[in-house]
Amino acid sequence: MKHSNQYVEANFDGLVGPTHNYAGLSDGNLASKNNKTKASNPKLAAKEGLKKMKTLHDLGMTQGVIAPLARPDIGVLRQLGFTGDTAAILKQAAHHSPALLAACCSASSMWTANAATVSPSSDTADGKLHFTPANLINKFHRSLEHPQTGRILKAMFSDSRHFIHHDALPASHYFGDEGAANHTRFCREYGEQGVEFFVFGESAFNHEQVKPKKFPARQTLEASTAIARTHTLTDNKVVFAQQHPDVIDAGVFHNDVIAVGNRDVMLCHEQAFLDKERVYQDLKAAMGTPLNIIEVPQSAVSVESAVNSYLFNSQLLSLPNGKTALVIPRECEQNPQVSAYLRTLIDSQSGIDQLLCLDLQQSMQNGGGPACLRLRVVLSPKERSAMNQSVIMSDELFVTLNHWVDCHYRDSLSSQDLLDPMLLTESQTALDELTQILGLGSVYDFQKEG
Ligand code: SUG
Repeated sequence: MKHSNQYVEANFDGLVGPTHNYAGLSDGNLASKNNKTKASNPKLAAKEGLKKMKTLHDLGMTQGVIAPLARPDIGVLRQLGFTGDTAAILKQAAHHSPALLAACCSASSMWTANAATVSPSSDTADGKLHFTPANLINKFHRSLEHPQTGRILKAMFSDSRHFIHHDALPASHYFGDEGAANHTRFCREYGEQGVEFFVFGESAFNHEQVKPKKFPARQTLEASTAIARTHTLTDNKVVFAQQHPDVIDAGVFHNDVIAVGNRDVMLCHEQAFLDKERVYQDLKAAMGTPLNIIEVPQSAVSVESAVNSYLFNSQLLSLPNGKTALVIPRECEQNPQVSAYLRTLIDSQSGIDQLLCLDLQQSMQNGGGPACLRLRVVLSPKERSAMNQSVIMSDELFVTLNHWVDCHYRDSLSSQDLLDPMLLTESQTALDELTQILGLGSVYDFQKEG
């Protein structure tokens, strides 16, 4: 017999890597563009992230850590024809194209909502938990992530009796996949079969369909339907919806910038979806039990305010005490429209009981809020004990990782610093030590990648 109420939703946050920087690499992501060339603070970024993880752990949530990727990616620079020792490769790449060097140095894997799409065993026909690393084909710097991400996920969830790891989808625009940032799951209890909700920006094979005009649609319908098939989901428990192209053009590059869901609650902007009435109806029909859709009108919060504050990139959490919390970034408090809306939301008792505000400025300046930084994995008690226990946040791990950051991270990084071969050495030393701390084995191939 399944004990559906003993399943937990664990959040796995990306640990910010030592090369965190602002390079303006993401067309369509306004924060990334606006902060290009600003000096970053990798140490502060990593500490903000760790504090977020510790806050959730202290609330009694199951919280895990996903290791950063090895950067700069020297292996890719070699593949692109740069030769010689590391210093020579970095110098040639910088001379040829600073943007290319920055792409190979990006710490973008910190946004683990883009690491993979995850379907819990309660939704799949084979009763296993499925992972598909996202190919992130729309942005060069992100397209480099999935081979290492896949290895790290396998090192965290290695027991093949419970966990299935798929390859990323074909590396083509037709199958552009951005992972869990465009995927939400609704259910009554985590262990019951849920409704998996896939949101796409365009259909690659259907040229008649409306598309955004200014910025790219990163996720295709074709990618989403492929994942629903390989994850062995039940047809009437899957809903596909098109993101409104106008909001993509307004800077909503992933659906998690305009909507968030958890269990039987969805908080979304009224302009999130193209055919919203049909989408709401489909979701309710697939659920079969009540779904609480909290729709935020444009008159209360404009799309512009939503993009600036990242209101919808909050985490919606079912706390162990039975309350529902919304984990918001500090920027929501600083936006008058959004803070006024949040006061009425809590007062109206519409299904969200409390707010929790976090400082994540280093990540936010690259367009990554609380929800971007985490990958949700619903786990049964057996799956929870079968996974790698060393990646689960605890009071001890928090202290260890803060100390590790203090030892290895710089507190300032500019585009010029990316040329420094010492940065590569520092990163490799840090990640080598991290694999011991997190019990990951040899997930990094420094020979090839760095
Ligand atoms: O893919 N930013 C990331 C932000 C990802 C946010 N994730 C979610 N919404 N789930 C991106 O655009 C910026 C890197 C730079 O410009 O240096 C960047 O990759």
